[in-house]
Amino acid sequence: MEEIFKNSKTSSSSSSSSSSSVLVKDQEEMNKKIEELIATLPVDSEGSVPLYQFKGCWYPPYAIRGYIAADLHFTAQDSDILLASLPKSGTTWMKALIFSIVNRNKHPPNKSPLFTTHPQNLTQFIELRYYLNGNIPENLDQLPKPRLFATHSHYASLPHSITHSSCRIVYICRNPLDTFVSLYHFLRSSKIIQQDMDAIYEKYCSGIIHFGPFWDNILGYWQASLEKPEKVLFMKYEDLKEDTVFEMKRLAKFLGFPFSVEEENEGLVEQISSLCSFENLKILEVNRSDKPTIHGGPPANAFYRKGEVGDFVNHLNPSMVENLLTITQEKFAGSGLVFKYSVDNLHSK
Ligand code: PAP
Repeated sequence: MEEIFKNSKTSSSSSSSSSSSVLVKDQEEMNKKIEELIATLPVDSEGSVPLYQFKGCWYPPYAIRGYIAADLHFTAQDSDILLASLPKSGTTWMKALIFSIVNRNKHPPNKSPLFTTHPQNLTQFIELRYYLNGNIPENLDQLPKPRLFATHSHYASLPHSITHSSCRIVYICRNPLDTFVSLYHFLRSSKIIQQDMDAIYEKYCSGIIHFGPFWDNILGYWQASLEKPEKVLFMKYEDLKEDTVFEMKRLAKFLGFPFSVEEENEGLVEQISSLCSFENLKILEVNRSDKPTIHGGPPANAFYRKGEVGDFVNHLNPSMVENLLTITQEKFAGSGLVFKYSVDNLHSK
């Protein structure tokens, strides 16, 4: 156990290359270490699936092995781009936008792979895809550069070489009320959790929920974005809704792929914005399908529901709203971070 932690985040090495020299390379050894470590983790068994707490983050069974394996094996490259988010904060949208911005020369918007490929399959999760079930992937070095990855982990629980290399992290955040409502529908519709809304709400508020507590997830990246603005870009779903083009330009600049004046004059930013819009993506055959995006995963269409700001008013009663707002206010007090909760808020910056 001690050895595992020595090999991963608490290692005193500070560069990605030196940390990789102590990484676990062998699948058999990896499996052994994962099972040894899992046996020592705090587990919450109150919900319909157990949750494991590792480095402050609560992982569902389908993510914990992948997360540990990534922690013990993943080596970031300086050119990598990592999209981080809490589930249901705008991950699918950002996957589409980042892919389209970074690859716009190779794939102009009218010939985008998005017409035939789900955004979830264009930028894949480290722990839920490449290292799924603790598997050590073989071909990560051969992925086209910049490599695009996604994660739902907290900043403090990211693999060491991500935080200690020059790779860039984009964090997308959404107000906790809409995030909860979206999560509830997703967990139920994809049959990950069968409990009713009250039970899931209680877990969400307690912090013991998939990749929670939500306040630690958000605050970790928020703090990192303030301390290292060149490394972490903090974005909000509501801002993207309000002014997609402005936010896309900010994103492209941060990623090192700024739009040129010519591109802006040609309307390229607007074209990518339309391509990646909820209205456009939702109706594409590949995204309407009820087939899973990966084997055993949620159906493709579960990633598109309403795509609105403020939908929580249609699902939560006033006391649920007030309670969650109070928790949010307490947890974020002094951070300077504020959320927008309705379309009316959007135009009152
Ligand atoms: P994930 O974290 O599991 O990948 P994620 O994409 O973050 O999911 O969340 C899905 C939410 O984003 C859904 O919100 P809703 O339940 O409130 O409707 C989904 O509708 C919304 N969404 C998906 N694609 C887009 C898009 N292109 N623009 C705006 N919202 C989107």
